[in-house]
Amino acid sequence: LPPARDTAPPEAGAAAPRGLAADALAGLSGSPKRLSSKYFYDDRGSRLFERIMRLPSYYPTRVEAAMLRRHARDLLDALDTGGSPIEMLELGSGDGRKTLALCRAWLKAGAELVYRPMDISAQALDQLSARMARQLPALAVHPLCGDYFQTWPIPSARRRQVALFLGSNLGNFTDEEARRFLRRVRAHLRRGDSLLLGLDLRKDPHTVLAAYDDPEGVTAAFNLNLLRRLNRELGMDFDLDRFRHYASYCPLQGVARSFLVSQARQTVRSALLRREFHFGAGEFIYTEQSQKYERAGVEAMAADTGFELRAWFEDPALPYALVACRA
Ligand code: AVI
Repeated sequence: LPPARDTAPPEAGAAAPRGLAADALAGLSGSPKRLSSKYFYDDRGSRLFERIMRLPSYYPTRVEAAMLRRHARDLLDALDTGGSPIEMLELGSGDGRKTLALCRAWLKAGAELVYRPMDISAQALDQLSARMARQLPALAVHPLCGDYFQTWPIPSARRRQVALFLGSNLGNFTDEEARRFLRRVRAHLRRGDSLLLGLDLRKDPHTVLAAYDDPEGVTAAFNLNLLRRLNRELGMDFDLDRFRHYASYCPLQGVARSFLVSQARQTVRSALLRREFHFGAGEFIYTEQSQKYERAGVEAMAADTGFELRAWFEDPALPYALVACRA
């Protein structure tokens, strides 16, 4: 299987991107130990995430895809482009599967549309372009490979830019990182341009927890793959059998968190960092957070980052939101 990223953007929210070696050194030296979820997505991690998105318990992908189909026209209306041509920038497009239905509906509604998928994976963008050419040949697709903010296209006077950030990827940022990210997006848009967000909402804690703790063990493998990556890229000697995936959900804060828990007292070494890291039995590495949102919080965050919330579509069965914001 070729890798297909469909993920949170690397570096997008970080204050000063430092790279894996520096981040691992700082993260494993601190207390509690931490590793950033942005490092999940090497080739193997991207394939595991593809599998997660197909798991029965991982509802966000399914729910969002259905909502994009159902609300495609409503979203177009909410953008209120006054008939101007649209330049759709999808931040972290991956293989673009979820956006196809949206583009198809917008073309059908008569919108003049250029689709600009943005991703760091050239392979994912190639796959996406091939898929779009096959399934929606009428759509103009102009991919942008690299960091979003470095490749952001200069807006043309006649087009409205619409930035898409789907998959509840925003939830992998801390609140501060999310706000910083949204401010950067806002700084690249002009007044009257738009941002469409797909955000997972608070719901029955059992449902959320099950999404991050599947009985098939795919999420566990996805989490543990981070250690495999450190072994390969930093010459470390993590024994993956001596760490265990642990998922939690705090309904008070609306945050799902993932950890890797050391099953014994042990020492792990890195040839590249020339360092040893000690783990007590039960000591953990905090690897990911996935924020689940509430409308009031999203409205406040939008206002605080220079956006106005224009439309909110919510799936009532499994709460998830598509949010149209105006710059
Ligand atoms: C990419 N991101 C929004 C996923 C999430 O739900 O936080 C990543 C993921 N981690 C475990 N399962 C899925």
